Amino acid sequence: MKIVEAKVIVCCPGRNFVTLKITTDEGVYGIGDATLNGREKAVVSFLEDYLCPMLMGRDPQQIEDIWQYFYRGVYWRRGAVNMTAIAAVDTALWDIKAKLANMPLYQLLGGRSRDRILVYTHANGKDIPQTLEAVAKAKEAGYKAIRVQSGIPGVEKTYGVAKEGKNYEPADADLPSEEMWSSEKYLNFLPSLFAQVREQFGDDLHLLHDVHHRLSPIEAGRLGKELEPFHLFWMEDPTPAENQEAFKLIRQHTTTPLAVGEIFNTIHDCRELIQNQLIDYIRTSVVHAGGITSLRRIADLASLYQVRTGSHGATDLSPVCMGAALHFDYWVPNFGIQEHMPHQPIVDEVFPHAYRFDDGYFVPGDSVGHGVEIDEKLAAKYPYKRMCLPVNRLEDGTLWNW
Ligand code: KDG
Ligand code: MG
Repeated sequence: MKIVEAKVIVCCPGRNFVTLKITTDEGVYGIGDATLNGREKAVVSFLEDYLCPMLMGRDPQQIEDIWQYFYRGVYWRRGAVNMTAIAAVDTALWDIKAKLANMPLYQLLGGRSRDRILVYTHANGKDIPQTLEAVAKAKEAGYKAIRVQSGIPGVEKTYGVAKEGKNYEPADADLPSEEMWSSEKYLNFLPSLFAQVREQFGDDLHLLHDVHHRLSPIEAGRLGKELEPFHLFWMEDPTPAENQEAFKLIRQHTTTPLAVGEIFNTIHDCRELIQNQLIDYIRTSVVHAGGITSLRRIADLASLYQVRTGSHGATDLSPVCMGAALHFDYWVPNFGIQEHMPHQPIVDEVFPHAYRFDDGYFVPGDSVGHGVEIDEKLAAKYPYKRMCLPVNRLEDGTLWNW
């Protein structure tokens, strides 16, 4: 069997998505997500100019060899653009292999380890009353785990909070918009938010929060400690994870569980955090961490240290990634939780899928492959539009982590 076509499909049904479709000489095809939010065209070029021509004539069943060929063969290892492109190839090949085996992907991975997949969704508002309303809505929709973000008094625009009446989409402008940040105002405010959420909703809901890389290690230690009475499921990305030693300091100060890894792209980015038990959940995703092939290796390493998975699943990860992730989640023994930020209805139309939500949980469905398709005709109606993530500055104008 041979690969005869590898095609990149770019569309913007409300936000940009990049999809790779690999077709074999026997007519079987597979698709993979290749979306890197705000840098989509870099991955398109990486695929079209380099990886796609190199795939022609190869046996699509040699997933491991193809992964190694692109990972080792590029010489310039790792990196978000490179690993997102490799992930798209890998996901499409697993889709093909499962279709050839006439199985849903989770069966090929080893069968399911659970009946259903716990997901968390997002609730946010411009202030505490609006945020409480959003939590109530998510709870009514059946979610058992909710990520809570709120506007901060004295901070005009912040991460995770939707503009009036709109769904939250961080890539919001042709050129990066600017937000302002104050760690002091945030630290003074956040515990009161979680106190009110617990007071109103009791202890049954799992509550999560994303710090989005904004604090210094000692500030993160303080926040984790002050949030302890509200027993969060996790505190995410409390400080940038380039310096992984920094997490030792956070750990010394708090028992609030930590989740890191949505911007990691290889097992090497996770290794120190996992081996030193500095995190509780690893957030690497199918699309940004090199596909199912490398996500399996990361999960196996994590399992040695009782670190569980909690894959990234914001709306910039396409339904193709979500489908593949849910098959992975169904199988992976050390599963923790899966992020689910619902896509707009038009996105679900462009990407029809077998996975479905059921009362706070997901199941991947029993279609062969990963169960996600792309309607190419509909996708063609929504051409690419440049949309950038914002940047963030402190009150004195210093550029900060977004
Ligand atoms: O593209 C950036 C988003 O995916 C990111 O900001 C979302 O942090 C995020 C999360 O936890 O979902
Ligand atoms: Mg995050």
